[in-house]
Amino acid sequence: MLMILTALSLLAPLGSEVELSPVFDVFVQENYKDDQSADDELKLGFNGDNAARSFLTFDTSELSGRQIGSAVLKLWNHHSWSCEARTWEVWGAEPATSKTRWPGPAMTTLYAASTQTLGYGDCADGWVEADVSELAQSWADAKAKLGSLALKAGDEEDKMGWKRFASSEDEEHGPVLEVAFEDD
Ligand SMILES: [Ca+2]
Repeated sequence: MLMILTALSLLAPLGSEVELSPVFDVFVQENYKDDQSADDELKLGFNGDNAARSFLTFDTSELSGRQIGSAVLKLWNHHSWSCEARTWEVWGAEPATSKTRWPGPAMTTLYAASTQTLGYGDCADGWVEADVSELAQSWADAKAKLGSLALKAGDEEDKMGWKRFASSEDEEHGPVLEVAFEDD
């Protein structure tokens, strides 16, 4: 058995992976005047009165110069306006800080969109995902020490797109970036 496993592992070596947590995250909302970077939530979309966006920064030094096989952003979605699927987007962005307020730093390129919607009634709290492989590759190519992204609703005037997530202050359910490297 051991010999078979050894032979298999030689034929198909497992690619290495890293799991990154944000080094900084914050939401900004039109009616909030104070820093929310220590809050345990991230938010996006329109709540009927105000719009929100969220900004996350990762330490991407482990990605520097690497070939990215896949990168998946996982967020714990504990509230949505309803269970109806609504689009949320992941953009490359300038980094936010504790001084950032609505509408937040510049968003540069739209990299991913997902309609996964959880956290209301029959669609219980859970992890939602977006494929951010191209964004991670851009950080790897830039040999960037830090990489930042923005989360916003596809339609920032549609209250059905309102969503709230756990931030990195939530130790159990904070955002995760799962990166798998291509074997070289
Ligand atoms: Ca935070």
